[in-house]
Amino acid sequence: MENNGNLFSLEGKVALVTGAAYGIGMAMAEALARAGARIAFNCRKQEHMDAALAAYKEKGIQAKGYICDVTDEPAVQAMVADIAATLGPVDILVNNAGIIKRIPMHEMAAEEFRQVVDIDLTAPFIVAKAVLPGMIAKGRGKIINVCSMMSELGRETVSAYAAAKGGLKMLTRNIASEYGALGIQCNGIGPGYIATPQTAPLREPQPDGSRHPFDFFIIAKTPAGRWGTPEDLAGPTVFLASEASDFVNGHILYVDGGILAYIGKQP
Ligand code: NAP
Ligand code: GCO
Repeated sequence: MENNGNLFSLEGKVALVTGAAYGIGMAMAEALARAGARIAFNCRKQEHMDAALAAYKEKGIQAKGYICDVTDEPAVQAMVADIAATLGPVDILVNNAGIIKRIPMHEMAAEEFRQVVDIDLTAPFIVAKAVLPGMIAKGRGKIINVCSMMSELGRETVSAYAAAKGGLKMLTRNIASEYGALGIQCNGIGPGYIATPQTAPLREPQPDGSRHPFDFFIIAKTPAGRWGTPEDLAGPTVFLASEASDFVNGHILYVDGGILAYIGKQP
């Protein structure tokens, strides 16, 4: 066994976490770094990059940042090549970058639907495609796709997001199916409702100072009785990135405080 018997050690590994300038991605990257991995990450906006590099530095983590839109295949290929040249070939990919648009479906432009699918589903294909040759050459690799409650459930206004995250669940199973024999594991993490900038509009206090109705709704729908934090994803991420999960493939690990098991609080 590598890693002196520590199944969860990521010493010597290189991890790429997409969209890790803040939110869930940053917490995942931090967890991988604490387990020993060297970290590369990307985002689109320079202001986010500057703040992220300062935040990683403050945490004592050396992270290499790239301005790169995950939907831009040549840019992703160049980023992955540069990571290989500077840190080493990517051993662990976390497809985390994602967006949501909350618009009733009958009012949504096809172009808006396409943007969500492009970032949340096509981009994980683009980034996985870029790292797979290096993983195939090594005969091992870990790909973690960040799915959602919407990989299983629908709700008002999130048709594009649910379609993309449902598709991402099946892309996960297909990568596992296609590359499992080559020593590569591809699994999903399905976060529940996590307090990040993406969900901030659902938690904003009302003009009269009371809590947002959606905030009450989520607490009542979550057996844990609270929103998740990005740090709740740390342990599951390290598990799926490490040797501890070498026979776990094509699985979606829901980290949701029990939402998917629960019918909801009785009135
Ligand atoms: P967030 O707070 O909005 O952060 C998104 C990150 O992705 C940012 O770093 C953003 O930086 C980057 N990004 C967005 N589009 C990108 C693109 N095209 N190329 C490169 N980077 C891009 O989101 P989050 O809540 O942390 O969510 C992270 C992931 O978890 C997403 O896939 C989301 O769907 C999923 N998720 C979230 C929750 C939740 O409750 N928060 C639950 C389940 C699943 P730039 O803006 O600078 O690009
Ligand atoms: C929404 C939310 C969600 C979460 C998450 C749930 O509007 O319902 O933004 O979709 O972000 O993906 O797992």
